[in-house]
Amino acid sequence: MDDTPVLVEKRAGYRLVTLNRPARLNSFNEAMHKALMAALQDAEADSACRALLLTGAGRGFCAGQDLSDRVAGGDTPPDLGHTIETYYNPLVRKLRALPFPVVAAVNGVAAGAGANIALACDIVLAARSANFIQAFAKIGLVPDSGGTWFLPRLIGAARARALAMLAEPLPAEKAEAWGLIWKAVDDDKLMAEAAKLAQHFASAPTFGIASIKQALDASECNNLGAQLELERDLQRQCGASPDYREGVKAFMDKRVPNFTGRRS
Ligand code: T3D
Repeated sequence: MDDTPVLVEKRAGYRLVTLNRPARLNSFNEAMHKALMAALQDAEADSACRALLLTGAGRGFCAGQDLSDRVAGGDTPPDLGHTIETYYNPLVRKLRALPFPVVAAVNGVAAGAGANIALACDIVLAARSANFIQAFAKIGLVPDSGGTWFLPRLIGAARARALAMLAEPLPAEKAEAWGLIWKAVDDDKLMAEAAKLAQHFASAPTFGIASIKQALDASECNNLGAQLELERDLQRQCGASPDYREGVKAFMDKRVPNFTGRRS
């Protein structure tokens, strides 16, 4: 099962990355962490890759940490801070910093860190049958992988607190209604819809989209003045890109633009 904990398929302009430990609902062990980070780094190094689609094999998206690696074996408790620092935090930072959009296709249950890894992606689609579970409270932990940051910002303090403290499953349709995710779609249409989005991004003005990621993330801590200045700087860079020139020209020519995704 662990021979290939992450599958990578190179598609035209984007990569499909599949968490592949289905017997454990794609929960994370070290091998899967390392393989996922390698897949993200490899995609980032490929200038032809302009989007990434992340999903899970089998009936689950990801059930967070593989708890079979955490069964108490002695008097010394595991240092969970070490795993967070070594694996989960770099993963969330990497997803947010990738210079192209990441689409999550949540094909089934997303629990614990698995739910929050999905929320760290840029656009989240979920199968109608999927659930999001902040499972941490059930085992005496705190939501990690950015959960305590994403939840209140996406759905407000009251809902964030209840989800985190009660660890109840949140069905995909409710997650959409609450603004936690972009869209719930019929199970049998999930991968086609997600692929359509990734294909769209594969021919989008990638540098501009990466700048949008940067601006929205910065807005979480900037005041309006600082954000206006950041927008000015990003717009200056985007305005010097070939895709901006092409976008304007295509508009004037009344034709579909042919974006390269390049910064310069
Ligand atoms: O430790 C650190 O480094 C700190 C970081 C922590 C990050 C975290 O993510 S902590 C939270 C860890 N995750 C959980 O607590 C979720 C545990 N799983 C569940 O609560 C349930 O499995 C689900 C609600 C996700 C799904 O329930 P259900 O009924 O659909 O499936 P199931 O029967 O429970 O699971 C199917 C199989 O997957 C089962 O194995 P079996 O009995 O068929 O051999 C189950 O044990 C396995 N599985 C599911 N989740 C995990 C897991 N095995 C190991 N670790 C898991 N997280």
